[in-house]
Amino acid sequence: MPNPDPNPFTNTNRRPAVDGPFHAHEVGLALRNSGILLEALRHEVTPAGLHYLLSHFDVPYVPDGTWQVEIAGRVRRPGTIALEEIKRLPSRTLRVTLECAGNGRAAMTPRYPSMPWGHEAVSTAEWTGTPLRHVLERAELLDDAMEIAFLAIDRGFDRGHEHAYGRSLLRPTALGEDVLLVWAMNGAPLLPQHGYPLRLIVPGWYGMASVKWLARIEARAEPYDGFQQVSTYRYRPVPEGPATPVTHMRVKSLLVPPGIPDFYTRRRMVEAGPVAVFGRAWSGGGTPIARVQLGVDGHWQDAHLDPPQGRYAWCGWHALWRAHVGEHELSCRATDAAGETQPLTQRWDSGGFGNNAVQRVEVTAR
Ligand SMILES: Nc1nc2c(c(=O)[nH]1)N[C@H]1C(S)=C(S)[C@@H](COP(=O)(O)O)O[C@H]1N2
Ligand SMILES: [Mo]
Repeated sequence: MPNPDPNPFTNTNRRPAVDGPFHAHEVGLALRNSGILLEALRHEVTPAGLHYLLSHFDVPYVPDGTWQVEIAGRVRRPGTIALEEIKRLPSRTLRVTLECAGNGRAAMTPRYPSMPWGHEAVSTAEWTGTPLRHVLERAELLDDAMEIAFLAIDRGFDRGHEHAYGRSLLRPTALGEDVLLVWAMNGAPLLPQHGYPLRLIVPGWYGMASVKWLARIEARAEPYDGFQQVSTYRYRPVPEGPATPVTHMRVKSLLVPPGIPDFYTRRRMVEAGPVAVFGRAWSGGGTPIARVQLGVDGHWQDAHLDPPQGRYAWCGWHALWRAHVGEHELSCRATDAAGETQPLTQRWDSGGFGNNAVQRVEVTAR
């Protein structure tokens, strides 16, 4: 018998885009990685059990007790720091909206075979932790430390490459006061699926930067070249064409589908007359939301914005729709303080990243 190939996952090519029905593998990923229920957008802070989830490999089993983080690379004082020690550093709680960079991927035609998100890969939680800066300052970064890499314990293969999940940030970003080493979500210890016992939260960025199950922090004189940093999370408008890294979230909004749904199709039914429409809007990099419009059959009206709930949290909005008997299409469109507006049609991306096109909801009024 010839030796079996020790790595059966050797197809290193990007998977070709597909159209039509979802593949069983896409359905399998969707069963593991739940999204927020759109009706739960009513909660300013998403209850932990309703927060969307994205885990590439297996959720690690971490017994309670001794977790420590290794601090390595270009620091004067390498070593390990116990989680209990991290918890004794000054702590902060930040309300942060996280969105998966692949949110909206399923709406792209053709689509990249991966987690087939519709609209639901976004949520907001209150994350408690210590600014990463404190840990980096204790370790004393050397002058040539230009990037900080964050390595987790979850491990697997993607396109033939075996790796532990890892990401990096440039030094000035990592030293920002709002980048947190987090041990609590909504006032309770992290749930296993959200990174127990310790994760990174990088406010304003798409979710991939917020490394869960964080075990090692590495200061580097050269760019980190882990799979999740260089081989994915790149905008690529042309397959195999030039790519730019995915960083901050793009401006976006969602509405809570009004009325009641059909079980199988989720199509909506409302009573004709005044209908209160409610939603959320957010942008990346701490940029506030400046305007939200509700669209009814292509006509736009300004929505009312709730007071902001923190620099990195989504903003609630509401509008009144006078529904006439018949078939309608509702949509919403946000503009941020930098003047960025959601596109009416999606920008295609070969990995399915950064779809911030307006949501469209079909509603029957009776
Ligand atoms: N260790 C590790 N961290 C990770 C991931 C992962 O698979 N492993 N997924 C990332 C991605 S793509 C997203 S969108 C967020 C999702 O965080 P949540 O599952 O807590 O919502 O975690 C990020 N951090
Ligand atoms: Mo993600």
